[in-house]
Amino acid sequence: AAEDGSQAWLRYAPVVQGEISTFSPTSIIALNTSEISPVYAARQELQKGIRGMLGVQLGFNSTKNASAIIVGTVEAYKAKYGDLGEQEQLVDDGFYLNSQGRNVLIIGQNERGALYGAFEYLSRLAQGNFGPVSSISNPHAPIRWANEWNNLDGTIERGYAGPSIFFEGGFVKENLTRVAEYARLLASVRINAVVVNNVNANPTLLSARNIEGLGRLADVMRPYGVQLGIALNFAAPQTFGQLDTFDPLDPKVDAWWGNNTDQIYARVPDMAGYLIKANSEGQPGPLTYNRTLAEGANMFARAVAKYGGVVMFRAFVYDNKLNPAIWKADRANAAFEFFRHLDGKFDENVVVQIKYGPIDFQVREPASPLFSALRQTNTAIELQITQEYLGHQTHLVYLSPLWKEILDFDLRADNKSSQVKDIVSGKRFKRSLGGFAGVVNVGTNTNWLGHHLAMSNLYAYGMMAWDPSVDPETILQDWARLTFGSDRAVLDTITSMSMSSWPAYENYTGNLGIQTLTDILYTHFGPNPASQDNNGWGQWTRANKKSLGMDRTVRNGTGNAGQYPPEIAQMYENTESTPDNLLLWFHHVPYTHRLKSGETVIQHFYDAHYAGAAVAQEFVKQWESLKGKIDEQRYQEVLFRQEFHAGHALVWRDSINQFYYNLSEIPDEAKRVGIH
Ligand code: GCW
Repeated sequence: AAEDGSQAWLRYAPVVQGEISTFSPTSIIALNTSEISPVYAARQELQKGIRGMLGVQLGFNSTKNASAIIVGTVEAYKAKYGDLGEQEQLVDDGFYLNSQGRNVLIIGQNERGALYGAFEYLSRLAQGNFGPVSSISNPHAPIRWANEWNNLDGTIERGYAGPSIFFEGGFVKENLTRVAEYARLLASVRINAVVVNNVNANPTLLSARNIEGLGRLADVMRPYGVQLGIALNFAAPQTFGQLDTFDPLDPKVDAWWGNNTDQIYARVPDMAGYLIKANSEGQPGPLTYNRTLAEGANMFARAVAKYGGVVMFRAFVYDNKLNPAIWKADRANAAFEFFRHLDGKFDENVVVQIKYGPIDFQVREPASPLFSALRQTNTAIELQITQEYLGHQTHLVYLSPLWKEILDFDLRADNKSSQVKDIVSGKRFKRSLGGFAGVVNVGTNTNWLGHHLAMSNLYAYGMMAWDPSVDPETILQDWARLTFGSDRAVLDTITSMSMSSWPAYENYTGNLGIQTLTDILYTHFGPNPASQDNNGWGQWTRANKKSLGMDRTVRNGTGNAGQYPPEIAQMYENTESTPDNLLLWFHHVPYTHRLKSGETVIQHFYDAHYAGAAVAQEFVKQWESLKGKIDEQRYQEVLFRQEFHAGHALVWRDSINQFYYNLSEIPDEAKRVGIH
């Protein structure tokens, strides 16, 4: 088969390792054979996977006394075979896998869970794991969504892998083959819904033709247990409907949304819900009418409530025309300021979707303080798989370690353990809903994200949303075995490259919490430290001849450190207790300020940029060592990316170092930077 990457981690290549001879099933018994059911999809997937991996063709009729794989829901199992015993511990989407007896049992709490169990079983076989297993697996949180910033014209905002698989020319595409394939991939990593259109939403999504198209999208994803979600434009009643207002408290507007929602649900009865970006970056919202963001969110919540729908309401609200002359102005303060006083005012089916850090998907940010401030509100964390500020998938950056740091971070709300992962799961503040949203932006590129190795991020996102306690290296290795096979050298090399990639990227871009230092005005790609300051976007570094960094202290700065619960606020208030990697996020210091390592800030910049860029050079050699060990097509395509990455890391190193040298005029102790 051509190794073009389209199958990603679901290749089902022949398995050469493990106790293959112990594999005994001769048939698959699916407890639901309706073609639109995920249990049916599970059956087909099991048959296909086992044929590919083991060369065994399993039938669908059981023979007495032979071993079978039984897949279905708890309810269906009980109806046919009686008690299962284990099911009490299962929650929605969870599954029970047991291969200890004659039969292999793959039993989901619901249909989707059964499909997840089938993928888990296949993943074990693919990795040569034929040993008996008995395990219960439940999701950490109910919401595990993908967001796709796809425009109706087929372009993708911050998409780096070609045009949309969902839309074209203003409408949903006719041919949705790739959407079905994508849903299959998502289901295999337990993602249960996709918002298909850009949060900067086009109101014409609500046209009759597009509602029909949305129906077709939902139809092709439904067999994989992936629900449809859509992003809405707040002003649609006026700009698309015929109303003279979009005031959320105007009964006409309320009725308009109710009516439109009914029409969508008539075609997509199981739609997951809406995603709303309001009053952000020029998008319309309730603030236009002096209504609160909660009043805006609740309007949609009322419309979808009777269908069990959810409203994901983004906390990414800020003023993008901030005045840089004001020392205390701070974009990082915005989400907390807009949302904190609304705690408790959102309907039960609203989830406030919060970007992991206070600014915008930078290479390093502290966790958003808003997570600790919303106690009577459902929350979700928004992560980015698409590498907007992180190299557009031309750089290898494995992001799971970054996400893990945020998810594990303990915000110490009320001086008690308050890890971000336990807040978004609803556990910490006893909320019924919550979870994860990941901006993916796959495109029509055969390999989905434009770089074969970038797919580890999509895989890891799904697996971490399911279980944030997993070790980033462990999931990476599962992904690598599934994607490239189990050759030890391949595994070790990909592990070493991936695990060192985020630290390397941080080193040759922006260190010490200064932000990524990409061009922030247009592309968000490549070095442009000068673009950060003196504009309204608020991603400032405040770099001058003597000093740099944002003073976010309460004492003398923007007060942002004070948005955190006391223990954390205190830590960030002082340079001595702030970790070096966030020093310039919270403090404005001279270039000569000494870090905990004893190095000065400026010398650290110089050294880190050399060190990070050197690591990226190594990636090329490391990858070259795999020639002949993986198929030629993927070998060459990754090599092409790594060569670009290596070159671009040098561009980064020299531009950033030269920029700060020119500003500070402080020579590099190692005499590499500047003119000598
Ligand atoms: O960082 C910004 C991106 C925008 C994006 C916005 C958001 C979809 O540059 O492209 O808009 O974030 O998250 O809403």
